[in-house]
Amino acid sequence: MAGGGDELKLLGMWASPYVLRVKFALSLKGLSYEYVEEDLMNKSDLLLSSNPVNKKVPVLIHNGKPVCESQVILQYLDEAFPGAGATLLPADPHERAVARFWAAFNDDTLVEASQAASWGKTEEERAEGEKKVVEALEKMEVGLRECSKGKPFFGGDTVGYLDVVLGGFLAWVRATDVMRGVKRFDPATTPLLAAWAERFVELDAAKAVMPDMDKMIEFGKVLQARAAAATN
Ligand SMILES: N[C@@H](CCC(=O)N[C@@H](CS)C(=O)NCC(=O)O)C(=O)O
Repeated sequence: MAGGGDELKLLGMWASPYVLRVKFALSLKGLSYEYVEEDLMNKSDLLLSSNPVNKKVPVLIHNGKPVCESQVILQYLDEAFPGAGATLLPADPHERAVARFWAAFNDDTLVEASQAASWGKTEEERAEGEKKVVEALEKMEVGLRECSKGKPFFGGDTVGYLDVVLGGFLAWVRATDVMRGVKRFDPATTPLLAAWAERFVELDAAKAVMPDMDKMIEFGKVLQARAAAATN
C-alpha cells in the first residue's frame, strides 16, 4: 500500500497520542497504509502476536514484519522510506541526538505528569501531576528554543521528529485543558510552545489525522470516571 510493492498496516487506537504521532508521520511522508483499530480491552490476535512483549499499540507492520514502540516506528519510517516526503530526524548527528533527547524527555516526563494530572487516584495526586506538567512544559520551551533556533518548528523551517512526537499529544492536551479548566500551552508562561501548538494544528498533516475534540473530551470523561471508580 505504501507504494513500490510495500505493504504497511498500522495497529492503533484512535485516541492514543502514540498512535497519533505515527499517523502524523505517515501523513507527512505521504505513505498509504491500512489502519486497524484495536479494542484494547479485547486485543486482536494480530496485536498479541505482533507485540507479544507489552501488547501495546502502535504497531506498524511492514511487509508482514512488525515494528513496535512509537518512537522506534518514527525512526524506522525515516530509514525504510528515505525518499518519501519529510525526513523527520535531522541529518547532523548532534542535532539528531538533541531531538532524541527531548523526545525521550517528553515521553518520560511530560506524558507521565499529564497522566497523573488527569487520572491520578486522589486530588492531591492530580494537583501534583499538574505541577509537574507545568515544570516539564517550561523545560520543553527551552527544548523548542534550542531545536528551532528561531524557526517555526522543532525541526526548523519544517516539521521534524520532535514536532511529531509532541504533536501526537496535542489533542489530549486540548481535551484535558477543557476538562480540567486549565491552559497548558499558555502564551504567558510558554510563548514559543503556545505559538508552536497553534501552527501545528493548522498543518494539513495534522488536520488529516487530529481526532474530533468533542469525541476526545467524551472519551476523557469516561477514563476519568473509570479512574475515579478504581479509587473507590
Ligand atoms: N511507549 C509506548 C507506549 C504505547 C502505549 O502506552 N500504548 C497504549 C495506548 S495509549 C496501549 O496500547 N495500552 C494498552 C495496554 O497497556 O494494554 C510507545 O511509545 O509506543
